[in-house]
Amino acid sequence: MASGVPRRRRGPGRAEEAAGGAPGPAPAPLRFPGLILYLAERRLGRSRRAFLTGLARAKGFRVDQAYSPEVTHVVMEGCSAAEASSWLDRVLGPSGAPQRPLLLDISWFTESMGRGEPVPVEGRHCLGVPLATKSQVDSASLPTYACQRHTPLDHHNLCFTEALETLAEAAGFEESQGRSLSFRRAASVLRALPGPITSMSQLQGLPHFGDHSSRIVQEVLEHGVSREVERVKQSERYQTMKLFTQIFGVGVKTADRWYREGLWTLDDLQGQTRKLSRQQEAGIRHFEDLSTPVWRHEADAIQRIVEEAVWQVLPGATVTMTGGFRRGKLQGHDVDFLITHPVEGQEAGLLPKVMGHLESQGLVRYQHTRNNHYQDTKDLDHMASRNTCMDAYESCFSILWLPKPSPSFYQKSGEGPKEPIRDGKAVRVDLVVAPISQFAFALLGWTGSQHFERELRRFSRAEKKLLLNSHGLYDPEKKESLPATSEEDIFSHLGLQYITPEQRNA
Ligand code: 8DG
Ligand code: CA
Ligand code: CA
Repeated sequence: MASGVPRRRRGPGRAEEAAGGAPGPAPAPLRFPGLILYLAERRLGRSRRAFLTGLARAKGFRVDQAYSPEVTHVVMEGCSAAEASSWLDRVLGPSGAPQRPLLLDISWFTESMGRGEPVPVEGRHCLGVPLATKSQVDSASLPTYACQRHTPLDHHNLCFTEALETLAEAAGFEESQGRSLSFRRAASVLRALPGPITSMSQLQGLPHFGDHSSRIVQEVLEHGVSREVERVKQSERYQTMKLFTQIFGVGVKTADRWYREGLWTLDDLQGQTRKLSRQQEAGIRHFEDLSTPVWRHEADAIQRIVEEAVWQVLPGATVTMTGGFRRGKLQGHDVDFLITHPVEGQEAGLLPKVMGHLESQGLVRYQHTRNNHYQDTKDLDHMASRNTCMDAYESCFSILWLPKPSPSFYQKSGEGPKEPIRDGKAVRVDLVVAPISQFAFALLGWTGSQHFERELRRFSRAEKKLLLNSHGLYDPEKKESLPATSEEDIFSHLGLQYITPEQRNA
């Protein structure tokens, strides 16, 4: 328990506390739009709940006094998964609700208050595996391809998906792409289920569930964790590969070579600078900043900086945030932007000037800008048939400096740990420039998730005999490309129901 979150306060709760009025520090401006907390009173007690409400609000969290379908995170103390789930069933009533909130242990709240921002939700925070509750899982109706399913950001099977995705990641480290994909597909299916898996019988009929993935789910159901996954997570190999591949500019092949050369820590790497590219050096130099999540409000601030620079160079251009943030994520490992201009051709050669402008403001820590090398539909055919997400747009992979906001932005709560005094933060930013005629394809391709994109391409190829990538959709038989001015057009060409970005978290 963090020192800033006392267990019990002496004396009776004051009237304004009982009413939910925040005692102590004043509320700060909302910093995490999209995250709506509800602190369940049972076990917590009224006055402690009021105290924690005030604390969270002072740190810029939205905390609602009454439960509503808008709530995204329910925090409970001392509850078993079964109690939490039956509480929610009672609150939601007999009809239930299409979107259930995350049920979280108080440890998630405490850690988030300590950090001054919501920490990533992990399996250990989740009250997500009810022991016995009615099944809401109708496996028969779940389609095979992830691009045919709705996959929200918050889902009900985190402890299973975490385990399966760890194994997918570990298989990727061994370059076992087939095995990695099998685990990823199984996890993606569970992300799309309308309720938690509570018994093995619910896996029957689910697509992509082989013996191995089923065994992992069974272990987690029976013991709360999978021994195989725990072993992997504790292995030196997995930990080192995870550390190295987290460095900007380091892929699996490089990480594996370093590991086999006996390099295991960042210090080991720094002693060997001749082995590093300019990009990797920058990645290591800014490792601490780049390995902490980028928050939505920071992404918005970066957008304002990028827009200002873009508009200086090309008035009328638009800057669209893509990637995970467009899918509704509250945090990401980087910020992705797609830039275009309503007049075809005006956008060409924009990025070197934009980066020059940002450099003159001292905001660039690293950049690698690439020209557009896309020629015509022959390229489309060639690229799409290689089934890669790499495209040929003018683009820049960068590390930008986000200066610290003015002091009035963050109100210090006076309680709990203070935020460290820093004058800014290095943030990974991807900039991509697309001509307006290809914008819809670029937008779809850069919104992700990576698995959703992979499945879209697989579906196009296998089911429609069409080749899709971020430049276009190509019919190799007719040797023609299909035009689109919106994402809806592309789904419609493919005969797919339109899936909104928030439902593409496959
Ligand atoms: P995160 O940053 O929040 O961790 O997640 P994300 O935003 O979903 O992941 P990302 O790694 O930033 O990737 C965003 C999307 O961009 C994803 O669908 C994959 C896609 N993407 C790349 N590189 C390339 C590329 O070179 N070409 C194309 N077309 N897409 C790419 O990551
Ligand atoms: Ca991203
Ligand atoms: Ca990116």
